[in-house]
Amino acid sequence: MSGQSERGTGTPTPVVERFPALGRSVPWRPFDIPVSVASERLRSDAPFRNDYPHLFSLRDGMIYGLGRDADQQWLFDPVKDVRTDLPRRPADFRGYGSAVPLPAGFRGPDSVLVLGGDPRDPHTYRLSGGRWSIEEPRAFGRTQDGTLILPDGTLITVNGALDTRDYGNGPFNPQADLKYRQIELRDARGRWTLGPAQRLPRGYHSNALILPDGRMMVTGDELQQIANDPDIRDGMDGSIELYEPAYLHRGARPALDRVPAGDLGYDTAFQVTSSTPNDVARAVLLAPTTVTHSVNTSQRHLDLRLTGARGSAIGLRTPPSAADAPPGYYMLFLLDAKGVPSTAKWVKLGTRRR
Ligand SMILES: [Cu+2]
Repeated sequence: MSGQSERGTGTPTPVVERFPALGRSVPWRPFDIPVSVASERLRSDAPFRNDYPHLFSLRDGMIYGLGRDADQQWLFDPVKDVRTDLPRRPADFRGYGSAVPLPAGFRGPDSVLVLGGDPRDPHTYRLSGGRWSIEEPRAFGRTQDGTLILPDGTLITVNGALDTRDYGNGPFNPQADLKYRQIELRDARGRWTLGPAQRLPRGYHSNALILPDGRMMVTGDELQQIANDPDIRDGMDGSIELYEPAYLHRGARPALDRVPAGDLGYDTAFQVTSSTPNDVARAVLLAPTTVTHSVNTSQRHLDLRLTGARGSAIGLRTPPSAADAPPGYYMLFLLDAKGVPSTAKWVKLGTRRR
């Protein structure tokens, strides 16, 4: 759902489709080219007035479509194929800004935190149990920001600007208000603190993702390309920044050596091996990122139950259901008691229909 119609930019389409159509298998191997795989138009529509709504699936199996307009907050039931209204968001219209399905322990997320999008509004807003609440503010408002879930379940905000092509000193001016370079961190209790500054300001068309080694990769932006790229005709912004969270500077990391290669079913015991089994206090799944325009629909963080260790073998249990953690690839991290993560290995959740 959402996206521009055939009539071009500024004309969001209300059409909702399922791909592939119900009962067709998902093309998932690199050489599966879905040429003749049918999609299916659903009865429910999604008439967002503005593009890039935040879309999440939460543990109830419902799709949450949180529009940039305060009065376009919708719940989609993909089984009954109906759309219903969620309460109006307390904050007014928002530009491009981040939102995160908050980690909720061993189950999938059941709430969403909406953050950026209004440079005059530093507050964060949480939708939980069908109700909005106002949560701890960040230090200042920003748009074009990215907020990511780290392996330890804390959040990190990176990038940001005053407006779409404005870093705070006028449209198309690459001189940035330096505050927008500062990252911000949300601890396990929901409190925000400012962190170090990134080297370049990055706003519109910037991106960020968590790497399997626990670092954050920060890319893109439009204006700093003009300021920093001597050949502005090449259409490229080649600069990448890597950020090392504090947990990478707290001593040795736990080791994750082997994980199962095949598909893992739900609510199922499995084993991994670690050469540092005594250091393993926690295991988490972190879904890979799918992000554009500050909309990151796929990131998801779940704890896995630890069922015991024998020698180097660590017993774990997969999440209860596909609603908790949709099928697909996840980064599996082992963490020690100080929250220091191992390097992740990829595991695949969900047994394929044959
Ligand atoms: Cu764009």
